[in-house]
Amino acid sequence: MGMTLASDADNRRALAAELQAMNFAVHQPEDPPLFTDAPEPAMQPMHWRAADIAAGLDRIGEMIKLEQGSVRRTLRLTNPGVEYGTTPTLWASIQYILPGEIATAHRHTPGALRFIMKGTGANTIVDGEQYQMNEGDLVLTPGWTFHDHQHNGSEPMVWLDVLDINLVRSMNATFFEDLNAPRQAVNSHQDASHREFGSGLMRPAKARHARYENPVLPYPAALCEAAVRQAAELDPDPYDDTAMIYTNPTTGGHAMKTIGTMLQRLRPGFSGQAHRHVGSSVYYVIRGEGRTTVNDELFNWVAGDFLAIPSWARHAHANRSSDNDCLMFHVNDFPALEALGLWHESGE
Ligand code: 1HN
Repeated sequence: MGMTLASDADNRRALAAELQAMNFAVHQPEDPPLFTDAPEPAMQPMHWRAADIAAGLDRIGEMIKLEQGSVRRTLRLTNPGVEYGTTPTLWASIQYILPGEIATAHRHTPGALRFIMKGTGANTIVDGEQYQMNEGDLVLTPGWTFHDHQHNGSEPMVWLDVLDINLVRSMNATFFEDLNAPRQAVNSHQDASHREFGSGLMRPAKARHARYENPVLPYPAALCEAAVRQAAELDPDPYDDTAMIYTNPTTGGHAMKTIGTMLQRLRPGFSGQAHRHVGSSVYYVIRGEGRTTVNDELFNWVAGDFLAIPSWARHAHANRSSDNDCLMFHVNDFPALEALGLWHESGE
């Protein structure tokens, strides 16, 4: 009888236990393929409806009491394919703050942004710079800056918080610190960085408030909507119509190093082509009624809804109205991918 040679698979299985004792491994036949031809995200396309968000906010408003020492009251957007948070890199939460409440001061290495959805009368302090927040404003909280909020208005206020928590967690770079006081002292003129850098076209001859790589903390709604209006009559981009990126005025690059932010307008009757690219996205519909197809799913959305789109999903946006425009705030992790040389896209 001749000897049968053991197969490669048998040899690999035989090695597994022996190598494991020395903390080594070889690839096993039953292991999933090391490289897939293209990304295969576990994250699912998602749609959260404005009515459900309103109901959820009512419930957390009733049940969760913000007192000194308590941190935040937020409704986190979750995904069945993502263990923590909203996308593989980002956490998106909707914060609900009631008149008179203080969200106390702390800082963390994950960077954060706020996009104001509803209400007026709350201010935030970011490393000593105070800003009065209003609907449609984007306010940045760069990583490791102290931040606290106080609501002095008369109605509940609602805003979107997005943080790069999952990205920072994956790199074991999370630090957190409470301040030893509920609020920070205000240590500069209100909106000082905005006054110096917020025009985007001019910069101070001698900058005195450029404390961060991006000196600008607030991106006021009126300024950003005007920028979109100014560009909106030009030929549409076939996929996104008019999409404007919030930038760092000192570099022209993204406002944040890891988190991408855009204000996107779909003109009446716009029906975009499908495309795909790497990166995960969360959209908040500011106004209008539209339709987004993601792979084979169709989402009909209205103002106040949220959508999440996974990496490499084929998607196309359309405006369902022939009279009114749609405006969306779009948050993503594209800057992190670009910085790492991983950007990849394909039109259809
Ligand atoms: C946070 O610090 C805020 O500062 C909001 O308002 C939402 C979600 C997760 C972790 C930290 C805030 C947050 C958060």
